[in-house]
Amino acid sequence: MFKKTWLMLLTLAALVLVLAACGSGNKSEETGSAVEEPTTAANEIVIKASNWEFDQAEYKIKKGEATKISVEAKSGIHGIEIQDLGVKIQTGDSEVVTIKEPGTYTFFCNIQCGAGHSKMKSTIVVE
Ligand SMILES: [Cu+2]
Repeated sequence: MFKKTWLMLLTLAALVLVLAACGSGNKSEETGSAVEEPTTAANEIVIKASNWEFDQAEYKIKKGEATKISVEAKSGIHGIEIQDLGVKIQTGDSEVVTIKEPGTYTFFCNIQCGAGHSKMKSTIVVE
């Protein structure tokens, strides 16, 4: 009787160890870069760039929600860089970001596109 109980306890202990190992394995996969990179997102904004402006003065994003940011060029070649987030997206490209901190994030064109390059800036408003 005593021996059987002991065996069961040992088996249980082994099981707990295995489960704990699996659990920590999953966790390490979740940690990583601050910007999440799923391929789909419920929200999307399209930033249209031309020589030498972005089509809106501000683009709105909901905080904590995955949002796909696409950059299209109507003329010239441009890109955006959101320095506070470490995000860079070139024309024809997109990136899914989840921004947790509400605020106003300024971004600039990060490609030397010509005479009006320095005027190319806009904001992403997270609320
Ligand atoms: Cu530029």
